Amino acid sequence: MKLSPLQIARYQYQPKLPGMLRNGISEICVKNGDATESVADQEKIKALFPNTYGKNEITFQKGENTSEAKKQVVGVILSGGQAPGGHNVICGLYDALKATNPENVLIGFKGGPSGLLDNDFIVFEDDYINQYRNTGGFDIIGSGRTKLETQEQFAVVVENCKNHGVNALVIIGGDDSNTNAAVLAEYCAAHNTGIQVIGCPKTIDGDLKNEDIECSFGFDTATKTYSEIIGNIERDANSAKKYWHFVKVMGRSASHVALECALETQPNICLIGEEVAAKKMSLAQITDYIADSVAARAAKGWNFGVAIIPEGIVEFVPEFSVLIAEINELLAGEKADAFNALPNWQAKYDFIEAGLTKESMAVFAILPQSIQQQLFLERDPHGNVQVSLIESEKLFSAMVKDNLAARKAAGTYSGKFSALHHFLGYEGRCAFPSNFDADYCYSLGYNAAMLIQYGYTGYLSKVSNLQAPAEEWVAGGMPITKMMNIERRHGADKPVIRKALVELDGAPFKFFESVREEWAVETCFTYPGAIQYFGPSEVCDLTTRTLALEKA
Ligand code: FBP
Repeated sequence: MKLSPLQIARYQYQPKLPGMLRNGISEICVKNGDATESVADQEKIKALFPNTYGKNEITFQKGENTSEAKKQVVGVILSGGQAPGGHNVICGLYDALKATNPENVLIGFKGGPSGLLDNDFIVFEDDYINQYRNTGGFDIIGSGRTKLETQEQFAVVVENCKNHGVNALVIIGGDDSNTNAAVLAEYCAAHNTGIQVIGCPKTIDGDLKNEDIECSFGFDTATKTYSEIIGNIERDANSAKKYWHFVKVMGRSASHVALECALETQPNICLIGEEVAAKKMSLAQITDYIADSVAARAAKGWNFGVAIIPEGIVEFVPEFSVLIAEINELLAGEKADAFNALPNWQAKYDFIEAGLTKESMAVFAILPQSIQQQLFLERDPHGNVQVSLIESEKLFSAMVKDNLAARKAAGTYSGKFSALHHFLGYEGRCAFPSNFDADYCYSLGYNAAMLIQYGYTGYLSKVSNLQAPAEEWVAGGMPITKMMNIERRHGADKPVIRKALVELDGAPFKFFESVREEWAVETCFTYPGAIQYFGPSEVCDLTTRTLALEKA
């Protein structure tokens, strides 16, 4: 493998641990915190997790290590979408295990949860692991989206683990994967398997956070990567002064990624899905809101601008969700075949018109034809429209164009509108982790090894006080059940970790709300530039604006 100079330099980087984990393994002891309760539905969650519910929160501190000295054989998986820093979680875990006892073994199961089911694995050794230190990606063992949730799957996992002598599993994943980690931990405890399960909070989406988990890893690097690109686009827009750029950013349903990028780059527009839902905004209202900014800037002679659109926006527009539900119904089962057999778009359009309610047809009719067709093309294995694949950046720019044409006809607008489109997602998921993510992830992994060493199960590796320098970070663990509530999923009540959406009364949104009117009409762009890995701490180690505002 040919290495880039940065990769070679990053191999030398020594991630920073929380002060309390820097004393050497023999001087890390446990401080017990309070017993915990789930965030809601306490009785139901307690009944579902009789062996792992209600345990104490814990932190590590300097003191004599009182854990049992025994050989550890630990398995680890990466689960779900890539997020920068995943490799360092594994490196931190490996280093802590080896520092505790050189005989300890770390096994990586390949390709995500399916590796545990298929017994597809690698035993980590120095030479292999050293190639992945401080690098982006999940290619160290790969990842996947197989769900581990049935009793039959758990039985297979336990059997495979037992065959390797694995006494603990670390699951690095998002809210769903950590929910499954909690269920697996309960299963292992109930069946006296002797296997501990520890989770680690991953996702670029930033939607796995709560009063305990300050942020999921990967969010920092991914948003910095997108913000660099958006800043560059803003500077191009401000130089050429002839384009409006519509930039869709990943993040699934939640708009944390969009909001953080907006805080970093101060664009003219940033839509927030959660606000659209709360205000029940229609497509026409959103379009008007963007067109107002375009028109106000055009009046100053500025026919350029930047709008950030979160990936999940259309799900939050009430009339659009109804339209999607009707389309899913319209094409359910065999009706899809009848639709697909129609000879041309006009025939299909007539079929749609006959099947939708008047209200939904009115929404459908104003969509650009490319988006109308996308709604019928991109379907998941269950036949449902895949909302995340809808090119909402093109949807809004096309609707703004029509809106401006109407304003022009009415004599209220005389500018020029030329739009360009971008989708930022995969570009950020495997970037070299920022120093923050490199440090945070290494700490999460190191800390997970300590939780295992002290015999905990059903816990999430927790590192907090993240806005402070790493020296002051607080390492410990929290029962995963503390984050759970009961939600309706696929027609059944399920215990799940509550997904964190953007809070409209939270500091990041409040700040954005207080400045966005000015950003909409003035040119307030800021240019964050590329992630810096070497240099002064205030340039290299700072984390997100979101975290800074939340902790202010
Ligand atoms: P996770 O929730 O698994 O962390 O994945 C996040 C994400 O990057 C979303 O932002 C995006 O919608 C999705 O994954 C894309 O998934 P895929 O990699 O399967 O295309």
